[in-house]
Amino acid sequence: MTAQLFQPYRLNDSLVLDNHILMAPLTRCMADADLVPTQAMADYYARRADAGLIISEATIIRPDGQGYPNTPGIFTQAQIDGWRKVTDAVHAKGGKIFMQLWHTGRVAHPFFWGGEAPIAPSAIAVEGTVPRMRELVYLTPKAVTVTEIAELVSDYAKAAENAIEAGFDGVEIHGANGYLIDQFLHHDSNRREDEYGGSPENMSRFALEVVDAVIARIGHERTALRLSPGAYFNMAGDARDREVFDYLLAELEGRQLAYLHAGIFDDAMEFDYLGGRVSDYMRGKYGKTLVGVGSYTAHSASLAISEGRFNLIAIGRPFIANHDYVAKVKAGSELVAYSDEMLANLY
Ligand code: FNR
Ligand code: 8K6
Repeated sequence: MTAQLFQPYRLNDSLVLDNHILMAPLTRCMADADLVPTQAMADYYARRADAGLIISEATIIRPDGQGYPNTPGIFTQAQIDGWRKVTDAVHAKGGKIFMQLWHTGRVAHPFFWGGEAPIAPSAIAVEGTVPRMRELVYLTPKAVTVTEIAELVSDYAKAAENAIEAGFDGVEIHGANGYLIDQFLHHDSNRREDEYGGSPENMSRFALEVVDAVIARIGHERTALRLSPGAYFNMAGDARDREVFDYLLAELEGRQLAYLHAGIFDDAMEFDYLGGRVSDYMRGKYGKTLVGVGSYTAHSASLAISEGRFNLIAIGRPFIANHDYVAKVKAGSELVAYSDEMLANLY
Protein backbone atom coordinates (compact mmCIF):
# COMPACT_ATOMS: atom_id res chain seq x y z
CA MET A 1 0.00 0.00 0.00
CA THR A 2 2.85 2.41 0.76
CA ALA A 3 4.96 1.22 -2.21
CA GLN A 4 4.40 4.36 -4.24
CA LEU A 5 6.07 6.42 -1.48
CA PHE A 6 9.31 4.73 -2.49
CA GLN A 7 9.15 5.77 -6.13
CA PRO A 8 11.40 8.66 -7.22
CA TYR A 9 9.82 12.08 -7.68
CA ARG A 10 11.05 14.71 -10.13
CA LEU A 11 10.87 18.22 -8.64
CA ASN A 12 12.39 19.83 -11.74
CA ASP A 13 15.22 19.44 -14.27
CA SER A 14 17.90 19.63 -11.60
CA LEU A 15 16.34 17.79 -8.63
CA VAL A 16 14.99 14.26 -8.53
CA LEU A 17 14.11 12.86 -5.10
CA ASP A 18 14.74 9.17 -4.37
CA ASN A 19 11.35 8.83 -2.69
CA HIS A 20 8.22 10.79 -1.73
CA ILE A 21 9.05 11.16 1.99
CA LEU A 22 10.45 14.49 3.22
CA MET A 23 11.78 15.10 6.69
CA ALA A 24 9.76 18.10 7.94
CA PRO A 25 11.65 21.09 9.35
CA LEU A 26 12.07 20.51 13.11
CA THR A 27 13.50 23.11 15.48
CA ARG A 28 15.78 21.38 17.99
CA CYS A 29 17.49 24.29 19.77
CA MET A 30 20.86 22.51 19.77
CA ALA A 31 23.18 24.93 17.94
CA ASP A 32 26.12 26.31 19.94
CA ALA A 33 26.24 29.69 21.66
CA ASP A 34 27.18 31.41 18.37
CA LEU A 35 24.23 29.67 16.66
CA VAL A 36 26.65 27.44 14.75
CA PRO A 37 25.55 23.87 13.90
CA THR A 38 27.49 21.21 15.79
CA GLN A 39 28.94 17.82 14.88
CA ALA A 40 26.04 16.20 16.77
CA MET A 41 23.65 17.99 14.41
CA ALA A 42 25.61 16.77 11.38
CA ASP A 43 25.36 13.20 12.70
CA TYR A 44 21.63 13.62 13.42
CA TYR A 45 20.84 14.79 9.90
CA ALA A 46 23.14 12.20 8.28
CA ARG A 47 21.26 9.41 10.11
CA ARG A 48 18.13 10.58 8.26
CA ALA A 49 19.73 10.93 4.80
CA ASP A 50 17.49 8.30 3.22
CA ALA A 51 14.57 10.74 3.28
CA GLY A 52 13.76 11.89 -0.27
CA LEU A 53 14.60 15.38 0.98
CA ILE A 54 15.56 16.68 4.42
CA ILE A 55 14.30 20.15 5.25
CA SER A 56 16.54 21.63 7.94
CA GLU A 57 15.26 23.04 11.18
CA ALA A 58 14.27 26.68 10.79
CA THR A 59 17.45 28.78 10.55
CA ILE A 60 17.50 32.48 11.27
CA ILE A 61 18.57 34.89 8.54
CA ARG A 62 19.77 37.59 10.97
CA PRO A 63 20.08 38.15 14.73
CA ASP A 64 16.73 39.88 15.28
CA GLY A 65 14.91 36.88 13.82
CA GLN A 66 15.62 34.73 16.87
CA GLY A 67 12.74 33.66 19.12
CA TYR A 68 14.05 30.49 20.79
CA PRO A 69 17.34 29.49 22.40
CA ASN A 70 20.16 27.98 20.31
CA THR A 71 18.38 28.03 16.96
CA PRO A 72 21.02 27.98 14.21
CA GLY A 73 21.77 30.93 11.95
CA ILE A 74 23.07 31.45 8.41
CA PHE A 75 24.45 34.97 8.63
CA THR A 76 28.08 34.46 9.81
CA GLN A 77 30.98 32.62 8.17
CA ALA A 78 31.22 30.28 11.18
CA GLN A 79 27.54 29.34 10.69
CA ILE A 80 28.11 28.72 6.97
CA ASP A 81 31.12 26.53 7.79
CA GLY A 82 29.14 24.65 10.46
CA TRP A 83 26.31 23.94 8.04
CA ARG A 84 28.88 22.74 5.48
CA LYS A 85 29.64 19.85 7.86
CA VAL A 86 25.94 18.99 7.91
CA THR A 87 25.45 19.11 4.13
CA ASP A 88 28.66 17.15 3.51
CA ALA A 89 27.53 14.45 5.93
CA VAL A 90 24.09 14.19 4.32
CA HIS A 91 25.50 14.18 0.79
CA ALA A 92 28.09 11.54 1.71
CA LYS A 93 25.16 9.24 2.49
CA GLY A 94 23.41 10.07 -0.78
CA GLY A 95 20.83 12.43 0.73
CA LYS A 96 19.50 15.84 -0.25
CA ILE A 97 18.88 18.76 2.08
CA PHE A 98 17.18 22.17 1.85
CA MET A 99 17.62 24.90 4.45
CA GLN A 100 14.51 26.47 5.97
CA LEU A 101 15.02 30.28 6.12
CA TRP A 102 13.44 31.90 9.14
CA HIS A 103 12.67 35.24 10.73
CA THR A 104 10.25 35.00 13.63
CA GLY A 105 9.06 38.64 13.43
CA ARG A 106 6.95 39.47 16.48
CA VAL A 107 7.65 36.02 17.95
CA ALA A 108 11.33 37.02 18.25
CA HIS A 109 12.54 38.10 21.65
CA PRO A 110 15.28 40.72 22.25
CA PHE A 111 16.47 38.58 25.16
CA PHE A 112 18.34 36.57 22.53
CA TRP A 113 20.11 39.34 20.65
CA GLY A 114 20.08 42.28 23.01
CA GLY A 115 17.86 44.71 21.11
CA GLU A 116 14.82 46.62 22.30
CA ALA A 117 11.77 45.32 20.49
CA PRO A 118 11.13 42.76 17.79
CA ILE A 119 9.96 43.87 14.35
CA ALA A 120 6.70 42.95 12.63
CA PRO A 121 4.25 44.33 10.04
CA SER A 122 2.28 46.13 12.75
CA ALA A 123 2.77 46.97 16.43
CA ILE A 124 0.55 44.13 17.69
CA ALA A 125 1.99 41.68 20.19
CA VAL A 126 1.45 37.95 20.12
CA GLU A 127 -0.04 36.82 23.41
CA GLY A 128 1.90 34.69 25.83
CA THR A 129 5.47 33.76 26.61
CA VAL A 130 8.41 32.05 24.91
CA PRO A 131 7.93 28.24 25.20
CA ARG A 132 10.15 26.59 27.81
CA MET A 133 11.32 30.08 28.90
CA ARG A 134 8.15 31.06 30.62
CA GLU A 135 9.60 34.18 32.20
CA LEU A 136 9.97 35.81 28.76
CA VAL A 137 6.74 37.60 27.88
CA TYR A 138 6.32 38.53 24.21
CA LEU A 139 6.81 42.26 23.62
CA THR A 140 4.86 44.65 21.43
CA PRO A 141 6.84 44.78 18.18
CA LYS A 142 7.87 47.83 16.23
CA ALA A 143 6.14 48.17 12.85
CA VAL A 144 8.77 47.95 10.12
CA THR A 145 9.27 50.86 7.73
CA VAL A 146 9.27 50.39 3.97
CA THR A 147 13.05 50.86 3.98
CA GLU A 148 13.40 48.15 6.63
CA ILE A 149 11.19 45.85 4.54
CA ALA A 150 13.57 46.26 1.60
CA GLU A 151 16.48 45.34 3.91
CA LEU A 152 14.64 42.23 5.08
CA VAL A 153 14.02 41.13 1.48
CA SER A 154 17.69 41.59 0.73
CA ASP A 155 18.65 39.67 3.90
CA TYR A 156 16.51 36.69 2.84
CA ALA A 157 18.29 36.67 -0.54
CA LYS A 158 21.70 36.87 1.13
CA ALA A 159 20.77 34.05 3.50
CA ALA A 160 19.74 31.92 0.51
CA GLU A 161 23.10 32.63 -1.12
CA ASN A 162 24.85 31.66 2.14
CA ALA A 163 22.85 28.42 2.25
CA ILE A 164 24.06 27.51 -1.22
CA GLU A 165 27.61 28.37 -0.18
CA ALA A 166 27.11 25.99 2.77
CA GLY A 167 26.27 23.20 0.31
CA PHE A 168 22.46 23.05 0.55
CA ASP A 169 20.52 21.74 -2.45
CA GLY A 170 18.02 24.57 -2.07
CA VAL A 171 16.03 26.59 0.45
CA GLU A 172 12.51 26.52 1.84
CA ILE A 173 11.36 30.01 2.79
CA HIS A 174 9.47 29.77 6.09
CA GLY A 175 6.25 31.63 5.35
CA ALA A 176 4.20 29.59 7.85
CA ASN A 177 3.29 29.08 11.51
CA GLY A 178 2.78 32.70 12.52
CA TYR A 179 6.33 33.94 11.88
CA LEU A 180 7.37 37.10 10.01
CA ILE A 181 6.21 36.37 6.47
CA ASP A 182 2.98 34.80 7.76
CA GLN A 183 2.41 37.91 9.91
CA PHE A 184 2.04 39.95 6.70
CA LEU A 185 -0.50 37.45 5.34
CA HIS A 186 -3.06 37.53 8.17
CA HIS A 187 -5.31 40.37 9.29
CA ASP A 188 -4.66 39.49 12.95
CA SER A 189 -1.06 40.74 12.65
CA ASN A 190 -1.12 43.04 9.60
CA ARG A 191 -3.04 46.33 10.02
CA ARG A 192 -0.81 48.36 7.72
CA GLU A 193 -2.29 51.09 5.57
CA ASP A 194 0.57 51.36 3.08
CA GLU A 195 1.42 49.17 0.09
CA TYR A 196 2.07 46.20 2.44
CA GLY A 197 -1.40 46.04 4.00
CA GLY A 198 -5.12 46.44 3.53
CA SER A 199 -5.72 44.33 0.39
CA PRO A 200 -4.83 40.80 -0.71
CA GLU A 201 -2.33 42.18 -3.19
CA ASN A 202 -0.68 44.44 -0.61
CA MET A 203 -0.63 41.81 2.13
CA SER A 204 1.00 39.33 -0.29
CA ARG A 205 3.62 41.81 -1.45
CA PHE A 206 6.30 41.03 1.15
CA ALA A 207 6.01 37.25 0.67
CA LEU A 208 6.27 37.61 -3.10
CA GLU A 209 9.17 40.05 -2.88
CA VAL A 210 11.06 37.56 -0.72
CA VAL A 211 10.25 34.69 -3.09
CA ASP A 212 11.29 36.71 -6.13
CA ALA A 213 14.51 37.95 -4.52
CA VAL A 214 15.49 34.40 -3.51
CA ILE A 215 14.65 33.06 -6.98
CA ALA A 216 16.72 35.83 -8.56
CA ARG A 217 19.66 34.92 -6.32
CA ILE A 218 19.69 31.10 -6.41
CA GLY A 219 17.16 30.04 -9.09
CA HIS A 220 13.57 28.80 -8.99
CA GLU A 221 14.64 25.14 -9.07
CA ARG A 222 16.18 25.59 -5.63
CA THR A 223 13.49 27.77 -4.06
CA ALA A 224 10.52 26.41 -2.09
CA LEU A 225 7.98 28.01 0.26
CA ARG A 226 5.96 26.94 3.31
CA LEU A 227 2.60 28.62 4.02
CA SER A 228 -0.12 28.38 6.69
CA PRO A 229 -3.40 29.63 5.19
CA GLY A 230 -5.08 28.29 8.33
CA ALA A 231 -4.05 30.33 11.36
CA TYR A 232 -3.31 27.97 14.26
CA PHE A 233 -0.03 28.94 15.94
CA ASN A 234 0.88 32.41 17.27
CA MET A 235 -1.99 33.78 15.20
CA ALA A 236 -5.77 34.23 15.25
CA GLY A 237 -7.78 33.41 12.13
CA ASP A 238 -9.87 35.97 10.24
CA ALA A 239 -12.29 35.08 7.45
CA ARG A 240 -10.77 37.82 5.27
CA ASP A 241 -7.45 35.93 5.24
CA ARG A 242 -8.96 33.62 2.63
CA GLU A 243 -8.80 36.28 -0.10
CA VAL A 244 -5.17 36.96 0.71
CA PHE A 245 -4.22 33.32 0.16
CA ASP A 246 -6.47 33.04 -2.92
CA TYR A 247 -4.45 35.88 -4.44
CA LEU A 248 -1.06 34.65 -3.23
CA LEU A 249 -1.53 31.06 -4.42
CA ALA A 250 -2.59 32.25 -7.88
CA GLU A 251 0.57 34.38 -8.05
CA LEU A 252 2.73 31.46 -6.89
CA GLU A 253 1.22 29.19 -9.53
CA GLY A 254 2.96 31.42 -12.08
CA ARG A 255 6.38 30.96 -10.46
CA GLN A 256 8.32 27.72 -10.93
CA LEU A 257 8.98 26.89 -7.29
CA ALA A 258 10.62 23.56 -6.41
CA TYR A 259 7.56 22.89 -4.24
CA LEU A 260 4.97 24.50 -1.98
CA HIS A 261 4.60 23.07 1.55
CA ALA A 262 1.61 23.25 3.90
CA GLY A 263 2.39 24.42 7.45
CA ILE A 264 0.12 22.67 9.98
CA PHE A 265 0.44 20.27 12.92
CA ASP A 266 -2.68 18.22 12.21
CA ASP A 267 -4.12 18.24 8.71
CA ALA A 268 -7.39 16.82 10.02
CA MET A 269 -8.12 20.33 11.39
CA GLU A 270 -10.82 22.09 9.39
CA PHE A 271 -10.95 25.85 8.90
CA ASP A 272 -14.36 27.39 8.19
CA TYR A 273 -12.93 30.19 6.14
CA LEU A 274 -10.93 27.80 3.97
CA GLY A 275 -13.85 25.42 3.50
CA GLY A 276 -12.04 22.51 5.21
CA ARG A 277 -8.50 21.23 5.51
CA VAL A 278 -5.45 23.34 4.72
CA SER A 279 -4.10 20.81 2.20
CA ASP A 280 -7.41 20.57 0.32
CA TYR A 281 -7.72 24.34 0.15
CA MET A 282 -4.13 24.64 -1.17
CA ARG A 283 -4.65 21.84 -3.69
CA GLY A 284 -7.71 23.65 -5.03
CA LYS A 285 -5.68 26.78 -5.70
CA TYR A 286 -2.28 25.39 -6.62
CA GLY A 287 -1.66 22.72 -9.26
CA LYS A 288 2.11 22.26 -9.02
CA THR A 289 4.10 20.18 -6.50
CA LEU A 290 2.41 20.38 -3.09
CA VAL A 291 3.83 18.83 0.08
CA GLY A 292 1.28 17.67 2.65
CA VAL A 293 2.05 17.39 6.37
CA GLY A 294 0.46 17.13 9.77
CA SER A 295 -0.13 13.96 11.80
CA TYR A 296 0.07 11.62 8.80
CA THR A 297 1.25 8.03 8.90
CA ALA A 298 2.95 6.45 5.90
CA HIS A 299 -0.33 4.70 5.24
CA SER A 300 -2.60 7.75 5.43
CA ALA A 301 -0.10 9.80 3.43
CA SER A 302 0.10 7.19 0.73
CA LEU A 303 -3.67 7.17 0.47
CA ALA A 304 -3.80 10.98 0.27
CA ILE A 305 -1.16 11.01 -2.48
CA SER A 306 -3.02 8.36 -4.45
CA GLU A 307 -6.18 10.46 -4.17
CA GLY A 308 -4.31 13.44 -5.61
CA ARG A 309 -4.65 15.53 -2.41
CA PHE A 310 -0.93 16.37 -2.52
CA ASN A 311 2.22 15.05 -4.22
CA LEU A 312 4.74 14.46 -1.42
CA ILE A 313 4.53 13.95 2.36
CA ALA A 314 6.62 15.64 5.04
CA ILE A 315 7.01 13.68 8.28
CA GLY A 316 7.95 15.48 11.48
CA ARG A 317 7.59 13.92 14.93
CA PRO A 318 7.90 10.28 13.76
CA PHE A 319 11.27 11.25 12.22
CA ILE A 320 12.44 12.52 15.62
CA ALA A 321 11.46 9.22 17.20
CA ASN A 322 12.83 7.05 14.37
CA HIS A 323 16.04 8.11 12.59
CA ASP A 324 15.46 5.07 10.37
CA TYR A 325 11.85 6.05 9.60
CA VAL A 326 12.15 5.43 5.86
CA ALA A 327 13.77 2.00 6.24
CA LYS A 328 11.23 0.95 8.87
CA VAL A 329 8.24 1.96 6.78
CA LYS A 330 9.70 0.22 3.76
CA ALA A 331 10.25 -2.97 5.75
CA GLY A 332 6.87 -2.72 7.46
CA SER A 333 8.60 -2.65 10.89
CA GLU A 334 7.01 -1.12 13.94
CA LEU A 335 7.81 2.54 14.66
CA VAL A 336 8.81 3.98 18.03
CA ALA A 337 6.10 6.41 19.20
CA TYR A 338 7.13 10.06 19.52
CA SER A 339 7.12 11.73 22.91
CA ASP A 340 8.13 15.29 23.88
CA GLU A 341 10.91 14.00 26.16
CA MET A 342 12.77 12.96 22.97
CA LEU A 343 13.43 16.65 22.27
CA ALA A 344 16.07 16.59 25.02
CA ASN A 345 18.63 14.83 22.83
CA LEU A 346 19.55 14.62 19.17
CA TYR A 347 19.53 10.91 18.51
C1 FNR B 1 8.02 21.67 14.37
N1 FNR B 1 7.54 22.23 13.19
C2 FNR B 1 8.29 23.18 12.53
N2 FNR B 1 7.83 23.74 11.39
C3 FNR B 1 8.62 24.59 10.66
O1 FNR B 1 8.18 25.06 9.62
N3 FNR B 1 9.87 24.89 11.10
C4 FNR B 1 10.39 24.41 12.24
O2 FNR B 1 11.53 24.68 12.57
C5 FNR B 1 9.56 23.55 13.02
N4 FNR B 1 9.97 23.04 14.20
C6 FNR B 1 9.25 22.10 14.87
C7 FNR B 1 9.78 21.53 16.03
C8 FNR B 1 9.09 20.50 16.66
C9 FNR B 1 9.67 19.88 17.87
C10 FNR B 1 7.85 20.07 16.15
C11 FNR B 1 7.11 18.94 16.79
C12 FNR B 1 7.34 20.65 15.03
C13 FNR B 1 6.34 21.69 12.54
C14 FNR B 1 6.67 20.44 11.72
O3 FNR B 1 7.45 20.80 10.59
C15 FNR B 1 5.41 19.69 11.23
O4 FNR B 1 4.63 20.55 10.44
C16 FNR B 1 4.57 19.15 12.38
O5 FNR B 1 5.38 18.49 13.32
C17 FNR B 1 3.48 18.21 11.88
O6 FNR B 1 4.01 17.06 11.30
P1 FNR B 1 4.03 15.63 12.12
O7 FNR B 1 4.96 15.83 13.26
O8 FNR B 1 2.63 15.38 12.56
O9 FNR B 1 4.53 14.65 11.09
C1 8K6 C 1 9.08 26.29 15.48
C2 8K6 C 1 9.74 26.42 16.75
C3 8K6 C 1 9.16 25.82 17.85
C4 8K6 C 1 9.90 25.36 18.95
C5 8K6 C 1 9.45 24.10 19.45
C6 8K6 C 1 8.15 23.73 19.05
C7 8K6 C 1 7.54 22.58 19.58
C8 8K6 C 1 6.30 22.31 19.37
C9 8K6 C 1 5.26 21.56 19.66
C10 8K6 C 1 4.00 22.20 19.98
C11 8K6 C 1 3.43 23.15 19.12
C12 8K6 C 1 2.12 23.56 19.26
C13 8K6 C 1 1.27 23.78 18.16
C14 8K6 C 1 -0.06 23.86 18.42
C15 8K6 C 1 -1.07 23.71 17.49
C16 8K6 C 1 -1.97 22.65 17.67
C17 8K6 C 1 -3.08 22.59 16.82
C18 8K6 C 1 -3.77 21.31 16.82
